[in-house]
Amino acid sequence: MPAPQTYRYCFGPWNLSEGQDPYGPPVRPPQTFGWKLQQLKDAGFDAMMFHDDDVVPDIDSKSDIQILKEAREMGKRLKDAGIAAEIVAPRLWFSPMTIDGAYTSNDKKCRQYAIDRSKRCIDIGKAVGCNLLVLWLAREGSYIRESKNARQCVDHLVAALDAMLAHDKKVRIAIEPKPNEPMDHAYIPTIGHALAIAQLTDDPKRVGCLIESAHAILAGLDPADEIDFACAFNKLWSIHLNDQNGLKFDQDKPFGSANLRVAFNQVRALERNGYGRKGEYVAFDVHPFRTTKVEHWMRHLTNSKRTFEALVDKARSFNEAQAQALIADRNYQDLDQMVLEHLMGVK
Ligand code: XUL
Ligand code: MN
Repeated sequence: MPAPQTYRYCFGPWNLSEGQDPYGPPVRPPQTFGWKLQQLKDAGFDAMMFHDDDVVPDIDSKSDIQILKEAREMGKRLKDAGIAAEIVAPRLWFSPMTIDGAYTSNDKKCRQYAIDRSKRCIDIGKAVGCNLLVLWLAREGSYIRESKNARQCVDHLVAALDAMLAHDKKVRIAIEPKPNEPMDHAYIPTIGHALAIAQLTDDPKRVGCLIESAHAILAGLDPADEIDFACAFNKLWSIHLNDQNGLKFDQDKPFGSANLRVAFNQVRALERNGYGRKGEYVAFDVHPFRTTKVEHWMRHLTNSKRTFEALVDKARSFNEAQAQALIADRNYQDLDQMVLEHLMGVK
């Protein structure tokens, strides 16, 4: 038996959000990147995840030389702070060039913009010391099915992935599937889709995935099963733990907040697959409630980490022998109760 793994943690600057939603403005004042970095460090997290424009703001208005200069400055800042960059992700859903999709836009010029921006994002990653590119394919899907040729969109996605893989022979791409929001239907809604499209690229070994708990739940799937599936292919390269109360908008609740048992099973899946042993991080893609006061601004993150660590203890103290005996007897009735009592701390 290998020694139990230790976990390393991260979050992104966007996780210290200001509370705006489609119905109301921000309710907390904007903070500087320096403040966020200090919060991350003080709370004992190990790494930061980035969108390209978290590293270089107003990226589209800057030259390649300026972008690299600013990215290197960020790399130095992180190094001085003793904090790693876990991933970079191109923010492809803001620009006027991606209104009708990025890699799958019907307009060739827009598809090229998305590819060029992704290449810049890869260069930014290199400058801040990470070669893991995350692609949340926000606008790759349809509102109106007849507006796009989904078969052709698969080819566009593969062409874009191939262009990224060719741009940098060291880059690895983790696709973060989500079934809906902002689109009605996304082209890559599940881990199965992400791993299948990886096989169509020029270098499938360098295309894997990132699972977000809430996204799996929105697809009607169990995130723990998604973890086991991805790990069976050695393709789980990052994870966004959070929670989601049913089929609604993407809630990004604290980990375990809606369904502790589903969270427990995700931790068990990470444990049995040795997640983290190859340097993978546990990221919390959680947002504060809109009601959160400024002085409680980090709580959704520190609470998610506390819950995660408590569930690691629960996973390790789960009585496997007793569970196996119940399984052998096909007594799932008592297995069910055993899990509940373990989580409730009933002795
Ligand atoms: C969107 C989402 C993103 C990605 C990074 O639902 O989860 O924050 O994780 O682009
Ligand atoms: Mn995410």
